[in-house]
Amino acid sequence: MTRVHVIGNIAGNIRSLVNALEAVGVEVAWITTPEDISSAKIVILPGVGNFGHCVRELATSGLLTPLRKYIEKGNPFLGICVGMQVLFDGSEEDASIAGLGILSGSLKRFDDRSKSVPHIGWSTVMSNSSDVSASLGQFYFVHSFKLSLPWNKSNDTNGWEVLKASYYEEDFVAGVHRGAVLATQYHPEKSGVLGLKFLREFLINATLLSLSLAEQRTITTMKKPTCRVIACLDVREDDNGTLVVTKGDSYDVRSHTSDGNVRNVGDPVRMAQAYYESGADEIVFLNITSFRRPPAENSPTLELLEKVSRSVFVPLTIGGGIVDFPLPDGSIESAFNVARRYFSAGADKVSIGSDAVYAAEKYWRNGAKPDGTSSIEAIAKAYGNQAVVVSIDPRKQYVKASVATEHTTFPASPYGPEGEECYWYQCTTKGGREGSDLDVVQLARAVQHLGAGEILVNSIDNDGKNMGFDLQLLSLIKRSVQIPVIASSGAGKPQHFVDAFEQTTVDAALGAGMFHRGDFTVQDVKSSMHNAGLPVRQTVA
Ligand code: 1PR
Repeated sequence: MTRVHVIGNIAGNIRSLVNALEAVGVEVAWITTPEDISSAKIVILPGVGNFGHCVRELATSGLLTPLRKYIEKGNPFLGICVGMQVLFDGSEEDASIAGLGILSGSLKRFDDRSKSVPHIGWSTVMSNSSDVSASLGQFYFVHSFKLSLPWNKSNDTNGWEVLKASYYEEDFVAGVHRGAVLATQYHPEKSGVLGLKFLREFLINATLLSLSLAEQRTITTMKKPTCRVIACLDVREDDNGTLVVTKGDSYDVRSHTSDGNVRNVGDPVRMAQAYYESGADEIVFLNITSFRRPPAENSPTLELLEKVSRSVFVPLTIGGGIVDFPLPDGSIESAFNVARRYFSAGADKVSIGSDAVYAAEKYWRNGAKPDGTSSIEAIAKAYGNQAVVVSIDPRKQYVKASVATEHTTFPASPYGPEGEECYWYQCTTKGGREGSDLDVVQLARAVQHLGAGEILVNSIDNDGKNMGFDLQLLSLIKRSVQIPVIASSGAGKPQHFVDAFEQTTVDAALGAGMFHRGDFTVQDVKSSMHNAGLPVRQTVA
């Protein structure tokens, strides 16, 4: 069995990588000391998070110089994401520290004036090692900093083959390859079946993927990343402590029959697997009852993540219960600890609902200044902004007239329950049980400043209604922030996804009930989007 050595003490969250390596059939060993590098046959440097943090950790553990020598000799190496970035001279992300300098050039942040940053999603990777550029397929990226193309003025790549990708108008280095050294800006471990194939080719067959795979693929290069389609599973513990998928409308998960029982629509592991196989670009789990108690060690939610992450190789997000929680012995279970448990169990991102509202309220009380105490800041610092999603649960709050509130209002049609003529979008906590004085724009701006990497926009009014997303709400939030926005709540047919992507600039859209009921599959949605001319990720068998 092929053995790979992973530098594991640098990146915050490498569970997904280890799962993918095991799935392709390689044995994983760890590098913690300089001596481990000399005995390694293949070294992997994963990197999630911050450039400066990664270089400093390599230096502190004495690995920086041995690793540079190892790579310079042309020994087998795979760097992923920040693990590619540190091979260059430096990065705008942390100008105070130099990279390994194996390749010349310095990374700059994407321009967020015309598009969302970070770049989160699937983009086509191109190789031009032969005369004709060839597509290697669509891979999953998540990054804010990039090495622009053309790479250098002289166009002399010193024997390195450069893989390319585009994020709207910006062309950038998607990977570099020379002999047995390969480094990718994208995450093969989260790029579905194609990503696993890529890892297998490189690590086991020691061939670069590229040309054999490229010949099979005919995807046209798109400057725009694919429109992400996400399947969401709301989960809860039933009376036996088993985790089941549930689904409500307007957040009411009780059945409308005489028994009034909570709806149980299936097993979360089986459903997540089916959605992955049907082409879901990401899977989101929201534990809708974890505000009652946070997930302890060995809780069903953690077991769920452990199981799913072993066989689902697209990004997994988990939400619910990420909040400082008083325990019966008087101690506090911190929100950070809850998130850490989720990551260790296999999550790639965590989603924060109620606690994001509390953090935003504090942020505005402090005069729009982050004070470093929120869970968003703590988690983003340790795991990177891209790992923190904020899930908003807005509800329309009706008022007699727009002058009756300081919030941005919209005309109500039909009028509200008491004949009110307009409404504003109120943020709520605890799954809509409590209202906040904040509106969605105030929340979105605050959490972006605190360090959230993405916003999931639900709607209590549209949830489970199958009448389409609230496009006005989505446009309002898109206009207010630069980070990616995910549309949620109300999808009832594939055309609703088309509408969201055509009529707003959302970066992703999520469905739940229509998939759970079996009305449509993820593939049905993607086919409709493709027919409408929207870019979608094609899944590889
Ligand atoms: O506050 O950090 O503990 O997080 C709790 C999380 O649980 C929040 O993200 C909140 O959105 C979610 N949640 C709480 N209660 C409910 C409920 O339904 N009673 N579910 C709930 C939210 C919204 C989406 C849903 C879409 C799409 N569900 O997840 O899947 O609306 O549905 P559709 O396509 O069928 O319309 P915290």
